[in-house]
Amino acid sequence: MAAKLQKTRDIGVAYIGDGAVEEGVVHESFNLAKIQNAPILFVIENNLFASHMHISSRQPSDMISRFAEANDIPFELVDGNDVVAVNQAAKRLVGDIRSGKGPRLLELVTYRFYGHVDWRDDIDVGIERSLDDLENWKARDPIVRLSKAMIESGYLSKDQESALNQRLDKKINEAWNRAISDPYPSPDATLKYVYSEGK
Ligand SMILES: Cc1ncc(C[n+]2csc(CCOP(=O)(O)OP(=O)(O)O)c2C)c(N)n1
Ligand SMILES: [Mg+2]
Repeated sequence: MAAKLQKTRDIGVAYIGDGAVEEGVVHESFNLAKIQNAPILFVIENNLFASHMHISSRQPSDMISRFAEANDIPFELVDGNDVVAVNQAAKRLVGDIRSGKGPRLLELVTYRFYGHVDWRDDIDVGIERSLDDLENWKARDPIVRLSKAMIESGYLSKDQESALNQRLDKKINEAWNRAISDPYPSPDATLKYVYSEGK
């Protein structure tokens, strides 16, 4: 709304999960955005899970874009693990928004590799999640797919790929070691920057 009032070319981009869409405020926002012709892109990361529940236990359909249709918001539904497809769809939608056509929605279908809370895969907590599903989705890892496609089309050589991976591994290891060897903060640091120091 600020961008509209100030007549800038800015747009808003809101990222929402398939679980967050179950909050009423999301539907109010779709309606308001449409009626105000607001320059906003709603990006739905549909990874099929909210906490430990599969979408089939929570919604009558696994397609979130149906809510765009209900609010007359044009949308695209793409394979969220295909980086090039995501980029192309986003470009088209952002182009529409910038030319004043109002809100757009982009649904990215993907999967959550790790658990709701930490690095475990959540296979062991009695939810509707099978190892088969997980392995199938891991075979569609977006980074591996992009890398393969770039090598096949000549944008990247095998040597460049392994040099890049080595550089990234080094960076990650350095960050990890720095974090692990850092002293623990004092307990009162938890209040710092949270509450006003005022009277
Ligand atoms: C208003 C509110 N209700 C419930 C929760 C508890 N909660 C935290 S994450 C989550 C699931 C979110 O699912 P989704 O939007 O699909 O995101 P994902 O975990 O897949 O990234 C829930 C219900 C919360 N944080 N806020
Ligand atoms: Mg989710």
